[in-house]
Amino acid sequence: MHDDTAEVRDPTDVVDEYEEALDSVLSDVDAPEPDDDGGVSLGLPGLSLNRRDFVKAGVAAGAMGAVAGCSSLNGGGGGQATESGGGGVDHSVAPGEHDEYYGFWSGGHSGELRVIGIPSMRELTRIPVFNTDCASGYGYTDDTKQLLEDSGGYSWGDNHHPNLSETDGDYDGEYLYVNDKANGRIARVNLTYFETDAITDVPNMQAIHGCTVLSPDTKYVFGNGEFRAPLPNDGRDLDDPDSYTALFAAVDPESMETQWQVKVDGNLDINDSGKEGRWVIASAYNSEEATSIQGMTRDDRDDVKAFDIPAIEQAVENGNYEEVNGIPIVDGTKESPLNQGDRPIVKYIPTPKSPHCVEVEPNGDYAMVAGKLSPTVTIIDLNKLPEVEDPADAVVGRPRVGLGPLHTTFDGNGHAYTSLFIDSQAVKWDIEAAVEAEEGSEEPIIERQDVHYNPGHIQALEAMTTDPDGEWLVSLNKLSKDRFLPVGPIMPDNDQLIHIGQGEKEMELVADHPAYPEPHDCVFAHKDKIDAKKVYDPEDYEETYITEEASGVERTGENSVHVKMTTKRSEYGLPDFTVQEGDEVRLTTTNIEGIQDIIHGVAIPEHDINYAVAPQDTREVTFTADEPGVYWIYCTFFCSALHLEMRSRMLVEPAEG
Ligand code: CUK
Ligand code: CUA
Repeated sequence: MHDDTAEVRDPTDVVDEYEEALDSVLSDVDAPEPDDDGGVSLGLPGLSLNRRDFVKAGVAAGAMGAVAGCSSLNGGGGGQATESGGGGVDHSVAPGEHDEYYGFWSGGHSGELRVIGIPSMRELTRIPVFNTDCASGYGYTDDTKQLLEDSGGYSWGDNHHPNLSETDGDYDGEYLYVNDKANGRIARVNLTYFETDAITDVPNMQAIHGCTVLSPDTKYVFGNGEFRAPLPNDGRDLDDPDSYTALFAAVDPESMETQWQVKVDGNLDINDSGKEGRWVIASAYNSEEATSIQGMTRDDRDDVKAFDIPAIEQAVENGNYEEVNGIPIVDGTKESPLNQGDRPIVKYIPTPKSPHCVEVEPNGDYAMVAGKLSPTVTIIDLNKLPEVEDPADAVVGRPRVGLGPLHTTFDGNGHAYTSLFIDSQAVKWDIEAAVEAEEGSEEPIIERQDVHYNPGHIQALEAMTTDPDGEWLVSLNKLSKDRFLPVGPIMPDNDQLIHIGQGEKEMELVADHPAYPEPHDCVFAHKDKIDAKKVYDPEDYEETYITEEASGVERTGENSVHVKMTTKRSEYGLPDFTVQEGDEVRLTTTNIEGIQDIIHGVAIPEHDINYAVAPQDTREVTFTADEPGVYWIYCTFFCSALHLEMRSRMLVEPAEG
């Protein structure tokens, strides 16, 4: 495998190269307004020279693994960095006690969701979404196999942004919606059973990155097209990037069907909804419409898009669209006639620089756009947005928060907390002070907390509602480096629990929590808002409930049988059953137990089958018995003292002749 002729590069050179590249694209606070010809030039180099030198040092140290707290890099200005090590506040939950909050973590390219209790950070369960899971049987039972098949048949997905369904701006505990960045899909998880119950493969889109529901009543689930591609992507315009398109999609939360899409200039990164059902704000990093990293980072501003949802609905109603693959596509590009009148459907707001995320604060007044390659957060006033003729005039603040701002969260008491990827910090700032302050001011900064290391999303309790709970914040750090025992070259991420109180206190780092790669985001709901059932209600599924009396084998065709059997402690409804070689076997299983947590499994060796049947649940698998012989069926959940004895036999008779 090892190629002796390959040149092994000096790691220091690689770091230097990265450092230089980063240095050349980082922008200053006051990225100048675009020239008349649309170009921009970088101004004010002096303002940030020192800062950049600090960055260089930081990047080099980080990349070489010589990690240190980053407080030494905080050259001056606004807010003392806090070094805390979990001394004071206790986040433990006593044995037998419950957590106060559910945390729903996206699992990134694991494709799953993880449910984690807050404040203990204990993992409660995992919900397979775009992946398969042999413990639950997701992707093995007929209905879940079909679900994955119908949504494209992919074996994985890249799960980024979980959103809880809302009624009146608060979580109603019904559903969770999450995107698959890799294959342009949106899935719905039913929070009664904590199960994925729908996945839609959104037409015309390759990658869906941002995903949000329309507040306050979940009228739509929106997906942001991050990668520009030919429309339709059928072999045309292969190497003609100018004709590629990025789309914004609206999906119905009930039917999960795509209702309409909007074509935009540039691309779309992440999005969030205002609180009044009118605006959805989307960030973007490639207004250059380039295909290389140099091209994508060329300009100092990118257009954040503000989608006026009722105006778009009106355009659709008026028939102002083209249809591609059955979906109405409304033209929201700058030159579109729909953007010329007094009610444009999309407003373009130039924002420095390749901004990463948008989060709307709890009152719904301001959208915070984290600058990523600009050390600022741009504050867009959503109340001004309808009035201003030049959308740039809706920008009412731009505090300088630090290097690599990616995401922002809220405590509900006037404070914002922004993650700084490059500085490895959570920075707390005062929202009103930032609106009052001059552009680029560090005055609104209240405090800085070092995190370990390189945070992406940052979330405080119920921060996406109109009434956040404060108290705890989680920083989802991409790198853990030396924070845990080394486990080979691929280290876990590090989700850090930070106590914030109601915003009146200093932030305090309380716990490190290793996470298998790679969670991006999470969302928290108070436990009283989720009503998880403890046993299945047979009314909720379509399969026929099997009783002990009904257990048996029924021949349904020359080469097909229907096997029905129950499970209970500690036996299957059939001690054995016989089928013919080559039979298609449909096996329906009902767990007739009515007690919480008594689960039985059905594993069939050498047939690639295992699934769980929860109390009062019925599950079905269909497979071919293609090899004659005896196959022991056994229970895979340790259900009783007689669990090992809980077995059945499938006897496959050789075909005749
Ligand atoms: S993205 Cu991953 S750190 Cu997909 Cu929300 Cu920002
Ligand atoms: Cu049933 Cu083990």
